Amino acid sequence: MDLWYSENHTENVKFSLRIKEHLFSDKSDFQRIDILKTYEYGNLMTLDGLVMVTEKDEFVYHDMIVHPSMAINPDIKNVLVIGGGDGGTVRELMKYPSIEHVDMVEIDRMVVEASRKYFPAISCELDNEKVTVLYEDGIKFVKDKEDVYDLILIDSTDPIGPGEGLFTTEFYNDCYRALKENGILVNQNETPIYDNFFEVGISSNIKLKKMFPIVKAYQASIPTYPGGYWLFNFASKKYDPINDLKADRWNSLELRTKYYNTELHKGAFALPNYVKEKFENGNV
Ligand code: AG3
Repeated sequence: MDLWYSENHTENVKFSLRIKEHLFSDKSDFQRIDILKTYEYGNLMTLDGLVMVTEKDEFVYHDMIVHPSMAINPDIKNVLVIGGGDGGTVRELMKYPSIEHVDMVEIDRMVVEASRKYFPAISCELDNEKVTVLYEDGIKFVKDKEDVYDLILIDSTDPIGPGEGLFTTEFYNDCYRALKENGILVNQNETPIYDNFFEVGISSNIKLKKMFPIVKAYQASIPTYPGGYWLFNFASKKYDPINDLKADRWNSLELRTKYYNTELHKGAFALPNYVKEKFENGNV
């Protein structure tokens, strides 16, 4: 039997993977969760039918949501992860002995449980004593926080379903307040390849620019996400992502990373013109 999973990237584009086995399917209070065993990408988790992680290419996303900020400010100690229930972001953060504490606020307990069972190599640091996993709404969680975190990572889904409120000015304002004076915020910022995603990306970038003095987008190539090409926003109260890169200090840590290195760091912030122009002009 020939079993295929497809995600509709637009009305006219589908991305498909051949499936060996459908390992898990359930509906939580928030979304539908599926785990599929694929031939090419290992286990795959989808939320409401959209690719979140695959065993084969998760390293790109998780390296890139974490390491650039850590190389810009190696003194980061207290981190908040919003979403990120698979645990990949926490796994990368735990490579730094200098990090003292991580709060991971994931709305959906079922995502964490599914990841523990089907993605042991991704969820492996969730029980680290430096990590507190809170099953709460990240939007509410940040509302009463002030001057607490050095770094906030928004490891969200697309802005549909539970991810929607994580792309609003109000939420970014709350994050700004929750950050210390040197604070950095990074969010996953969709693909520029297809208009519906790019509009979300541009508007997120513009909203962040209204409060953070330094906002620069950066990129990575992620084959199982729409367009195979993904953006992140780096929003910072003080540090510039290129001028303040501490390459020697980061390299002296001798961390093992499969995607990120400090040469790639500089390239990641060099955007193609069609993206740069939209972000500079700020019109959606
Ligand atoms: N979060 C970003 C997933 C967005 C993918 N969008 C899509 N497939 N339409 C991934 C969570 C990884 N920790």
